[in-house]
Amino acid sequence: MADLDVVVVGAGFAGIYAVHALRSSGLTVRAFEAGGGIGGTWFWNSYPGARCDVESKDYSFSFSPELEQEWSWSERYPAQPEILRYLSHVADRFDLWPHIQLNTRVTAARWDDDAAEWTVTTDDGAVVSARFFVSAVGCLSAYQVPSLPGLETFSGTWHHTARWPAEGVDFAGKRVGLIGTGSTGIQVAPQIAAVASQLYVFQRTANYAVPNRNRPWEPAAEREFKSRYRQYRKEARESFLGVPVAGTGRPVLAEPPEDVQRTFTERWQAGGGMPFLGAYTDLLVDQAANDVIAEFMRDRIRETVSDPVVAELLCPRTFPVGSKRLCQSDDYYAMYNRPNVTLVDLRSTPLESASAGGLSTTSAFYELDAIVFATGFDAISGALRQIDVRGASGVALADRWGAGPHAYLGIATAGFPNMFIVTGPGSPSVLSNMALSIEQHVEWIRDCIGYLGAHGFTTVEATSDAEEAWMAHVTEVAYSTLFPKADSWYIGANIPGKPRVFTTYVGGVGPYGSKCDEVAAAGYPGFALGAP
Ligand code: NA7
Repeated sequence: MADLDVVVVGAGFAGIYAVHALRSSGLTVRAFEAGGGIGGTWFWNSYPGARCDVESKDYSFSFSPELEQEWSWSERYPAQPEILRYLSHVADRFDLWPHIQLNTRVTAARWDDDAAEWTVTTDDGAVVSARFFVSAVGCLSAYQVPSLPGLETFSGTWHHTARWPAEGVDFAGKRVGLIGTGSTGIQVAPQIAAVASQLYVFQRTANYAVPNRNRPWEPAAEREFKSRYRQYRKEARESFLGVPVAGTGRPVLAEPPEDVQRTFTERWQAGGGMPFLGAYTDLLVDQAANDVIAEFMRDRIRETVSDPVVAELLCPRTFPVGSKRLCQSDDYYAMYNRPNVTLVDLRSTPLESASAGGLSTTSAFYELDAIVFATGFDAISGALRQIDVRGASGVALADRWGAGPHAYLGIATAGFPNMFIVTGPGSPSVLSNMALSIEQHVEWIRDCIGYLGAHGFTTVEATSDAEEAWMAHVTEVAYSTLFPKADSWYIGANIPGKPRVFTTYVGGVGPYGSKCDEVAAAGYPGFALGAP
């Protein structure tokens, strides 16, 4: 008999809720977390300026009406420390700590065909068996530092934003080089510029950023909103992104230009990426439509940045708006008006190497005291692939996913019985409100395990046919949009050698949730259920 019903890997939003939901349905559960605290990606990414780009009222658990009423977010967009305080409160309130083992990395998980259970090994040498194995490792956990010749000789300090020291980093009076201008680089850059003597931003690809217009949540507005929270959560579950967004419902190309300008200007003033990209129906499916929003954004950069040469270098041109994560910042572009900030264009002068004193491009040497890598993640599949997961007949997950990660409904993969992946490849995950998508997946997993017990089954496994058909659908939907045009982490293009496969389901959170519900209600077609 297995030691536990369920082993959960990770204690971020997904692992925390998995522990709560599975325990509440009577199962024995243990979550292993590599970090010294809970929070997952929010634990590790403690760099200055780290903030969620989904509003706090959305980026929070909905499973407990009491929790959502008693917790008060201080700001429209939650900063990293407040998200950690929130998750800690959740762990306290629902008594989750005894079921979470911190500072423990899962190194291997093997399915035992005969015993019909998983054997899970951790880096402290312990081994535990469980009937079910739930990956809650997160989509943005395996960070990447690019191979830069000579980095080991650099005499200053260097850090990746996803492994920020808990005690912080003092940049006061320092010359700092920042590599990367994705969401992270754009958040951290103004914070460093405010204290450093000099900040060099090494930009390979210019990026789009909309304002946050972050502000405190006024008590009166909070009270009013909370009085209709339940209805709002329902709308969120049925929405396209997991956040109710009111668009015009019309294509931009059919709209008079002055109306387009007014609409975009209003949404730019209001702040936030989702309302901006959701303004018109064709922005993410028609290049000509996307060109309209792209030009609007480039005009905002030109009017913000005083040096016209720098402004043009900051104007993105190589991918459609929204096909990479739309960044959000209130002060990124304006930062380039500071005398202590220099933009280095890596397109015309690529980075060559590091040395004791700093960084060299093909045309110049930059003397630095510190380097910050905001160079992203081996996203979606990277963290799970770092574990030696072996399914039926000892097949390695890394081999099974050699041509790219895939999973039926983004939740289970053929050959790996009784293994579930929270927000896995083939689900809306990173292109949705993750908090909501996590809840939906965890509840589906809980209900599936409940169904097995109630009907005398002990195993569940996605069939290859169902998985292939689902991933073909995921691909078809993706290629009806502009998303695959970008060399983004969504498609694995940021990791050398990673197969170029678009694995996020962009058919909408609402329709996706309905499909998952239908499969459950019909007795799990597409899954093979087994009895002893
Ligand atoms: P991203 O979005 O993957 O951004 C990484 C940035 O680092 C991006 O600007 C990259 O340029 C740059 N990069 C990566 N490797 C290199 C090398 N070798 N040389 C120069 N520049 C490089 O990661 P983030 O952490 O910003 O954001 C990840 C998600 O977290 C975000 O989407 C939100 O959902 C939260 P590139 O564009 O590849 O040319």
